[in-house]
Amino acid sequence: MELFKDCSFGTVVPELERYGFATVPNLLAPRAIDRLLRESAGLGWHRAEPTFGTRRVVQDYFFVKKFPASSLYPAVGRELEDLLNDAFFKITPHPIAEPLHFNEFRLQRYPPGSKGIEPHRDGPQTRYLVALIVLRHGGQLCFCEDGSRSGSISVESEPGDLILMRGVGFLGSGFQPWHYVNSSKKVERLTLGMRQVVWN
Ligand SMILES: O=C(O)CCC(=O)C(=O)O
Repeated sequence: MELFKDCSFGTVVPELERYGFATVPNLLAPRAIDRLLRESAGLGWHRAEPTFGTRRVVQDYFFVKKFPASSLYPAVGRELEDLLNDAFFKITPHPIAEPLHFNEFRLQRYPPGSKGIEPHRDGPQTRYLVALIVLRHGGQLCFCEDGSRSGSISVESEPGDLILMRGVGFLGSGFQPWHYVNSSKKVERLTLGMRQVVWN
């Protein structure tokens, strides 16, 4: 099955350089979205801890981190990695020092009315790029300048859109954008987050 539609990644690196995030609308094929949504209903969901990190950031969602061997979720990550690596290695100097290799896949579900996630940065363990695919479009991901939401920009997205955020080492820098999630009162939000995580 074809997972991704033909899309250009041409503006992604300049946007990431300027804003710390970039979007590629309409990347995932509708049949892939349907299959992922159907699969999501049968996965083992866990409730996230109510807070995380030393700043006790409030979060309110359910997640899946372990997928069965036959799952389409890691396959989406592997194919996306290839697309991004091909795009990045055509650019000189390369924005990343080695090919991306996602080793954490996290499906997150924010029921209508959830508290979302307060402003945070992903932390030094997250390398190069975080990739988020939106599967259900409730709520918004917002980027801001600090932990108090100043200078917020919200990213409206539709199912199938890809949102990329900078991790440590992208363009040789440690910059990571502050961001938070506002959930919707009516529509569930479902996102697949893919990360390359290094634990020292
Ligand atoms: O689910 C989203 O839209 C963003 C999730 C997020 O901010 C995170 O996991 O760090």
